[in-house]
Amino acid sequence: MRLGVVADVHGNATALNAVLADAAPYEIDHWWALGDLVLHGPDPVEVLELLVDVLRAEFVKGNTDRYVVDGPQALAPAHHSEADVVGREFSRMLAQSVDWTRRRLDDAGWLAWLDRLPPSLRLGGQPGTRLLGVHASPKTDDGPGIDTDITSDDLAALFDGCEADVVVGGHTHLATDRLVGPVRALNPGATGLPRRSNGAGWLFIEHDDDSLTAEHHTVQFDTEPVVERLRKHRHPGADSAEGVLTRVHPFAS
Ligand SMILES: [Mn+2]
Repeated sequence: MRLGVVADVHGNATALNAVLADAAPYEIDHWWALGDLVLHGPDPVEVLELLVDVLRAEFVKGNTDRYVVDGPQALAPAHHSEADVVGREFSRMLAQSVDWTRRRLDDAGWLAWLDRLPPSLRLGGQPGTRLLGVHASPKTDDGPGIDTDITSDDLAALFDGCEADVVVGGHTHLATDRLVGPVRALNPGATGLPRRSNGAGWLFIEHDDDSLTAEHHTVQFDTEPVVERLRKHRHPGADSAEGVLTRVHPFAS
């Protein structure tokens, strides 16, 4: 089976379409979308329509999908000092972006669907090729996750008891392929809001009972129309998303 994996599409249909074009020659049988599907980008409804109707993907719910389902009033109260202008501004932008995205999904009838998404996906039962898909880590949709910065000990603790040979997750937005004890840790890198990368990430995985191979792909896409749509639709997080997409924002570097 040929599995394509995207994560952190973040409402960016331009990036997702670039991945689809890049993946066409690989004749993917099945897609996984590992959460953070809609928040921060201009195209939350279009992204869900693409993932469901065109890719026929299976899904994991990410922390920001949970924020959108639960609404801005459910966000943990932020305790920023008067001096922490950046922190207070981020919290305000996050609440407004959650509200903006939630209204669009509600109008299009997607909120109940988003709420039903599971926390993880599994493929294969043979030792050596058991694949687990998560958003951040096997136990939670938030906090530390799979990237090149986390220590092996910390990553091993996140994987404790996961009963998988390969764990693939998103959340950190950093493309990763490393061994943690006997477990291979993969992250496709973000599709819609890349970090330390000049394009949309996705993973091509070939899986059967005897083997599992994985290949990272990075696909360049035009960020200009994404920024234009953020502005046109008066997205409350437009400045922040533009900063990440143009690699000016500290999160991107
Ligand atoms: Mn994310």
